[in-house]
Amino acid sequence: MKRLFSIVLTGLLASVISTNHAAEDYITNAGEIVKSANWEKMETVTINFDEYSYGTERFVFKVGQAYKLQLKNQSKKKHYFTAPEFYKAIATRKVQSNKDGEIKAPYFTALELMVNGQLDLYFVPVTKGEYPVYCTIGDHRDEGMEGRLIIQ
Ligand SMILES: [Cu+2]
Repeated sequence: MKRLFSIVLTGLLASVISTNHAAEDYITNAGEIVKSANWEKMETVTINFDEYSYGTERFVFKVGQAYKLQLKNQSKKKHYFTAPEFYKAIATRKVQSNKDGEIKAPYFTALELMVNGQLDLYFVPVTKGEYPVYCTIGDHRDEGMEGRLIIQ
């Protein structure tokens, strides 16, 4: 019985290690980067969603700077803030809903904002580049709901 348990455990461990290995495309030492950033000098950036846009087309962030990105949806429809390449290029501390709680996750691909919803993304930019952000609901992207998230 003990031996069987140990075999199962070894299998589990191997699958965890291989899963981690497959996910090497996002910032794996995000925890260290987040810890060493200066959160007392955090900059707050607000993005107000319109009916079919993020208000502005370009958002610029600096490598190493700590940010709170406030996403606010005061339009009449729900919207996504989909940016898989951008989320891979940042060290995420947490995503916070000010009334419901917070999520601490190393990586995700999209955030969904309900009507009158707000989510705050706490992060540190790591990899320089230009990354698209867009809404995946219906024809919203074709209507113009996309932008560029720039890390420099
Ligand atoms: Cu949308």
